[in-house]
Parts: sequence; structure tokens; C-alpha cells
Amino acid sequence: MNVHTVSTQPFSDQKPGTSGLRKQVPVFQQRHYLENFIQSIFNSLDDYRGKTLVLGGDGRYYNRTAIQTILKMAAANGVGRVLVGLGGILSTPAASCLIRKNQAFGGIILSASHNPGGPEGDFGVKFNTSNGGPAPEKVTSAIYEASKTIEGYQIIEASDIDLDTLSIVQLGETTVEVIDSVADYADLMQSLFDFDRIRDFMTSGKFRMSFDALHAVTGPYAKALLEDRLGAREGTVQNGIPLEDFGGGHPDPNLVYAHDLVELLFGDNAPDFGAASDGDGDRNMILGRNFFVTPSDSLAVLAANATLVPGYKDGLAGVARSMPTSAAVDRVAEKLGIDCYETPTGWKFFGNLLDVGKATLCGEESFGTGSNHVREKDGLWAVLFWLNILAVREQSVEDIVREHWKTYGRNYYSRHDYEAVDKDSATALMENLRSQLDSMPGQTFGNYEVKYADDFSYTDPVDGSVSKNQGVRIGFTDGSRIVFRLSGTGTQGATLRLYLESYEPDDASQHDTDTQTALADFIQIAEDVAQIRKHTGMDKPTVIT
Ligand code: VG1
Ligand code: CO
Repeated sequence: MNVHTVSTQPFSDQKPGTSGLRKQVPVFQQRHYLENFIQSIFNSLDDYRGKTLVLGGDGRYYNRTAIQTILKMAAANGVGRVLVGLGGILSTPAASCLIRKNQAFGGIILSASHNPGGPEGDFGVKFNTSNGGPAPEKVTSAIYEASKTIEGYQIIEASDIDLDTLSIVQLGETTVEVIDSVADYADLMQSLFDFDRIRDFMTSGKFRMSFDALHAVTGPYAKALLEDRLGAREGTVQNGIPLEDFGGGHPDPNLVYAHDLVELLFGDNAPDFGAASDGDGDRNMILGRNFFVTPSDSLAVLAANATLVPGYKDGLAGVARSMPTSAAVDRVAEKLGIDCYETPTGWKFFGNLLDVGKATLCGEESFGTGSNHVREKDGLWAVLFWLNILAVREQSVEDIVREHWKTYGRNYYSRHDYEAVDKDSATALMENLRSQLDSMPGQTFGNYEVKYADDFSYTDPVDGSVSKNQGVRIGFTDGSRIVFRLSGTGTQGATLRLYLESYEPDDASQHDTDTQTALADFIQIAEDVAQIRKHTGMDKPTVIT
């Protein structure tokens, strides 16, 4: 085998963020940039030689090039076997499923998730560990440390592998298997949900749905599951062919970027159910006819209805949500008498809770929901969960959510994003906020009194690791909340996220207010305390979800 050691110099910016290393494509195209990061992953691990690695991505521009490089580096670094998705395609949850099923030491997932793709768009590399989940902070820190001192990387000289044929080939001493990207994942879904019942419902003539894959990775998965296995009519999956630039769109399933689906569901003769997923298939948006389900409510509804679904019929051990996610699921947990954990933003923080069986369902306000079936959030899983509930309850999405509010009360919730803000100004805004925290408790803003104000810090209940500075929270005595944090997934300047939440108890007459109206007081308080306009130079958010 022809192994070369190529000498290289460190890049100073290879610190993984909320979900892997994300940069604009031209950054990754710099000589040795990708190689340095991949070698840093191998250098930070001790026990992978001879073992299995899972490899694939969301099909965006640079996916195939990166895969060929990583295969040759894996061979040079002594990986025993690499499982790579056909065409280089693996959704993030499917990769998680494969890592677990094949007892791989880990997986490399090539994606910048919901960020746009193409030559001018973003690319990303995520490393997942043997439990199938995103590398925890101690692993990503080790990778970053390795990247700062790297002097060379190993690669073999070999021709490219044909990624478009199911095959098993040798690359030096490493076996490379090009595998079906969908089958194992689809089987896992079928083991959790009542496919017979969903199929009957789907073909009953009483129900119509539309799924928008946004030209991202979920197309083939959604087609196999919804159309082939569950009998949805052909054409249910829209934009189902993964494209390198996602058709020029922004593969982020929210009211702004999934606008075609939103128009359909809010238009005349709308279907009963609509859903979309993001670039790498781990996010989901759920819509009913003329109705949007906030991700925080979606998590709460799934938790409250879990026993209707075969995979969860014995109930939930516990639930977990990221700190900025609304407390809707907390109320369900309280009623069920199970624990509810509040973690920092990012799926990696759910891993330990899922591994030791403290939590069964998890969710984030950013359109992410999942369970212990894998160690990633899972877009299609959430869609199937909803379909199973709809098939059993035979009610509309809106009726189910309204009933939920009647039982548990409604958490009005919204996130305001200010994108591409100057980094220094964003840092100044956060610093200014932090400097006010100590004096805030007891202070009143209009009708609201501050109960607590802090910078969220999390101690993992399983391994005791501490994560500080995870977002500024200002909580009021009536249960409402404002949260500020800076994004860890953006690639241009800084993105400020403002999360707003207020609670209306179980009086249905109070559940019809427009969300932004219901939150207007808190939007104003946020402006007063953080001086967002002054710091960002923007008079309104770029995206409201
Ligand atoms: C965002 C979301 C976070 C999510 C992360 C990765 O992070 O807020 O909830 O886990 O994206 O999602 P940030 O740091 O930009 O707020 V994905 O679909 O990119 O894997
Ligand atoms: Co994603």
C-alpha cells in the first residue's frame, strides 16, 4: 500500500461549533484544509484501528470530493472497514442508525445542515462517536487541540472509488462497502411505528399529505417510506431529488424557507398534513391545514401521545429539551410523573441522557425532535410519529394541538434571528447583557417582575461535565422568559438568537392570540435590556420562527 505522509501547517479556525466544523466551501477547498481536520479526528482517537467507520453526507457540493479524500485517509490511517452511502448519501439520522447497528467506532457526516449549499454555500464535517451521537465536547475539544499542532497527514495513493454502485472493494488494507443509504433506516422506522395502520389511513381517501424534501437529503428516504412503504400517492414527496445546491434554496424547514409548502398548507383546498426536513434530514416542520405546529409544541404533543405508538407503548422514561425550547414538554412530563431535563443547545448534550435511559424523547425549538432509537434528531421519524398519532386519533392536526393546549395550557413561543451581524457588535451586546444580570432579579419591566437572570450553565447528570455560558436567560415571575444566545452554526459574522416565551394557562379563550402579539411585551423588554437595534444596526429580525 502506497501511504504518503504529507506535511502541512495548522489552520487556526478548526474549532467545531454547535454541530461540527462549518465553513464556506472555498474555505474547505484550501489546500490541506479538509485533510488537516480529518487527520485531527484520527489523531484525537485512540482505539479505532481495524474497526468500522460510517461515511456519508447530505449530497451538497463538495460531498463527493470530500468522500474520496476521506476514504483514502481512512485507509492510510488503518481503519478496518468503511461503510459509505450510495452516491455518498446518508442523512444524519441514517448515519447514526448505521453506526449503532454496525458497532462502528464512529461516523463522519458531511453536511452544513440547514445552511445553503453550492460552490458559494457552506460545507461541514461532523464526527459522531460509537453511540451514534455527535461527539461530546471533550472529543470536539481534543480534535480542535490536535488541529492546532498538526504537522502532517496520511493518505494513500489510489484511484477514486465508484460511489454509484453497491459494491465491496479494497482500498489498501481497508474494505470499503458502498451500501444502500435508505434500507436499514427505513427498517428501523418500520419497527417503531404502526405501518399497517398508517398505510390504511393514508389510502383511506380521508387524508392527504405533502412532504417537501427541499432538494436535500431526505428525498430518497421520504419516497421509500411514505410512497413505497406507506402507500402515499406518488408526488407526495416534493423536491425529492437531492441537488448539490438544493436548487438554490435554503434547506431549512421553517415558515420562511419552506415557503412553497407553507403556501400549499395555508392555501385553498389544502392537504390535511404537511411536513418538511432540512439539508441533512435531522430537522422537521409539522403543518396542519392552515395550521403551524411550533417545534416546542410538537415535542410536547409527541410526549403526551407516545403510548399510541408501538415503539413507545410502554411509556417514556423521561424527556429532555434544550434550554431555549419552550417549557410545553415540562408540563407533560409533570403530568406523566417523569423527569424533564434542560440541556444546552445542540444534540450532543442529549447523548448521555439517552445512553443511560434517563430520557426517551428529546427536542429543540429549532425544529429538532428525536428519541432513543438513534442519537441524532430525526426529521422523518417525527413525521412518522405524527402520522401514527393522526392515524389512531383521526382528528386534524389543529384539533390535536388545541386539545393539548386545553389540557396543559399554551406556551406562546417565537425565535427572532438577527443574521450576519458584525461579530464584535454581537459580542458587545452579550457582554452588556451579562453585566446587567446580577442587578436584574426583583426589577420590574411594565407588569413583569424578573425572577432570575443568569448565563445558563449545565452540569451533565451522567458524567458531571460542566458547560458554561450557554445563553443569557431572563425569567419572570409569571413563567415567561427571554433568552439570548449567539449561534454556533453560522459562517458569516455572528447570528443573534432571541427566544421569547410566555404562558397562558388552560383557558381556551386565551389560545387564539397571534403569537407575535402575545409576545409583544417581551419583544419590547428584550429591546430595552439588550439594545438590539443599536448593536446590530438592524430594525427587525432577519428570520422569525
Ligand atoms: C442551531 C440550533 C440548534 C441545533 C443546531 C444544529 O444551532 O439552534 O438547536 O442543534 O443548529 O442543527 P445554533 O448554535 O446555530 O443556534 V442542524 O440541523 O445544523 O444539525
Ligand atoms: Co440538520
